[in-house]
Amino acid sequence: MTPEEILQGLYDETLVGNAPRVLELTNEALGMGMEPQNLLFDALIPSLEEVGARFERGDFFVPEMLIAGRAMAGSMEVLRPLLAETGVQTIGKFLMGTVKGDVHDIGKNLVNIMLEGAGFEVIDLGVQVAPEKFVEKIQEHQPDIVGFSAFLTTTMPMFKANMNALQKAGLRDQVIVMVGGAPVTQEYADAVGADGYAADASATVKKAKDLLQRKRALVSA
Ligand code: B12
Repeated sequence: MTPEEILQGLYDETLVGNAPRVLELTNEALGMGMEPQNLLFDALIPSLEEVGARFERGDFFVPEMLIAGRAMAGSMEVLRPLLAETGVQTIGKFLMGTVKGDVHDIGKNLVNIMLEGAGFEVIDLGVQVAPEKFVEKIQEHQPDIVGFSAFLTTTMPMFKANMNALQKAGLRDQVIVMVGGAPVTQEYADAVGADGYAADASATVKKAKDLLQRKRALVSA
């Protein structure tokens, strides 16, 4: 197969949730020397975007979204060590979780992989993370940054609930807060009082490094 055929195959098979075939094509692509980033950005992510568009139009339902998501997740497990391959020293600690009421984790996992690749130590709390749990884990791990992920307009208000919980526990000034997820915008991030927002994984890495640098400069000033 040519690289173009592989990318098209990955796109098509993710769309129909054919996890075994997606895994096969992933391995075949890597065997041919294709870049993991290529597979992600030129096939897997566009395919899930199309899944979302079909769901919105009523052509796809939850089971289709689920199997497409699983097919992509299977490929990501293979890509993870390659994307995160790095010899750099730990530059900071990032605590991440999907907010309460929300089970979407593919975007969050992708962010985690990229953060690890950039040298962050990532502690992933998984999905459906309640505000009390974020508080408890911040106290336990003392991260530099905490990230809240939300993929539903109905769970985005949990950002504010989390911020309130941090405030109440006296943790707000100790930790940088970043928010993200498909429906989140810079305006929404500002409205809930987050320190940073990013639209995708590579922008998250850039923003996280920037916020950390600024905080460290302030502390040492
Ligand atoms: C797969 C999927 C599912 C799977 C999730 C599987 C999983 N393990 O994650 C399942 C089937 C479980 C699911 C369920 C539901 N889903 Co759904 N789902 C999707 C779908 C198709 C893809 C999401 C995805 O993973 N995208 C791929 C990643 C890579 O997305 P991404 O946004 O590019 O991620 C980047 C950024 O968001 C950012 N980022 C992410 N997290 C963070 C965190 C921080 C701190 C930062 C800085 C950045 C950041 O970086 C990421 C990487 O680059 C989307 C469609 C879409 N277009 O998003 C719908 C979508 C999110 N779902 C939707 C809906 C409605 C639902 C359900 C309510 C359906 C139902 N009726 O039951 C349920 C809700 C379940 C729940 N309680 O959470 C809607 C949400 C609408 C809305 N605005 O509220 C969408 C948009 C579909 C649509 N177009 O209508 N879903």
